[in-house]
Amino acid sequence: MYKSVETILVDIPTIRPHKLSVATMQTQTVVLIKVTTEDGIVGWGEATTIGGLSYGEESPESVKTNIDTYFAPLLTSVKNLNVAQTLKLIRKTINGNRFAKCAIQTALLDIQAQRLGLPLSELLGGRLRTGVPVLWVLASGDTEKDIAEAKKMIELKRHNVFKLKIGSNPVEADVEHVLAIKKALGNDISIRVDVNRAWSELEAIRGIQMLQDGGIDLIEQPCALDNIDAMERLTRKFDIAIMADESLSGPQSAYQLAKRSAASVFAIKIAQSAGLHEACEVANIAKLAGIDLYGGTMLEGPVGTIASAHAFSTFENLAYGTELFGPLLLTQEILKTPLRYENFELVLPTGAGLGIELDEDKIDNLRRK
Ligand code: MUC
Ligand code: MG
Repeated sequence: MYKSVETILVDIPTIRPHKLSVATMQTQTVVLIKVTTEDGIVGWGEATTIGGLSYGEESPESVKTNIDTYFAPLLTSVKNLNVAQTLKLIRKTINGNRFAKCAIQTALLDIQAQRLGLPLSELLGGRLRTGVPVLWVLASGDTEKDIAEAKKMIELKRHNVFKLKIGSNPVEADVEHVLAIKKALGNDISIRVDVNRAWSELEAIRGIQMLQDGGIDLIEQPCALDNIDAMERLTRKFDIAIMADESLSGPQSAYQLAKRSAASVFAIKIAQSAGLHEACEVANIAKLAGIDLYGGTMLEGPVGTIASAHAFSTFENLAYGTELFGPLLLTQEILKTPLRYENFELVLPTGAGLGIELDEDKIDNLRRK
């Protein structure tokens, strides 16, 4: 069955500082999981997060420790269980650890899909599209730099939708920054903002009103992740789309948010959901509740990014597109052939499994010793 499970931390500088309300990133620690079977098949997964412990509850170092100490011995001891049974055993034996669980599940599905000779998306119900739209996040911290960056992206036909990271300045200053970018890019370009839970409910009411009046299309996670009451009131009060991101931590939270009408859009992330199957469950809850979908990222490298794309390609309604641009924020390539971004989309590979080939020599050079 499974012979070894390895967790590799790869620190890669970003192409520019990436400024969120919770952290400013200069490097990204890409957390890779490599699972090798007794008969020599290799599956990959990823458990990357943002800014150590400033975004989520798992850090790169805690993922590595927990996988080495708990997941790896469990996985290598498993005999005669299929993938579904193995994942059930992991859920029963290990609490929490959604990012680690997602990475392990991705690797097991990569192996299973390779055995079957199918792209991973086909194990999740089948892809409905050949690529997914990808927006770009403007987060240099400087209005003029952001405008120049956006114009370059439009010209390159890489991205024509933009999300702005706000919440680290006073509300009025952030709104001024957003509306200056909106004005410079024009009416045809969709602009959304991500507050990353920085606002109180009163600040949110002030900020959202001005952004809605200024033609902004969507507000992501305005308030604290557990303040579902505020999310509900804001969703009911405004016409502009309100998106839950950090508040979504898998199917159970999706059900609670949907029941309360506490978001009009869900930002689905495979790691936050605890796996690809669970991300698809969140999508189904959204579908039943009439909530629109957006494919989110933890700014993963190419493994988590393409795994997400396989899952998102199966969603019937991907009304708000995706933000699967993580690899483009990194200064180093760790695949033998880079992911294909063209015509404002990420193209889905057609090969078996994840459909990518890791450059293991490069990874060996870059890995944290
Ligand atoms: C988030 O909260 O959305 C996604 C894109 C980005 O720039 O940061 C992440 C996290
Ligand atoms: Mg977000």
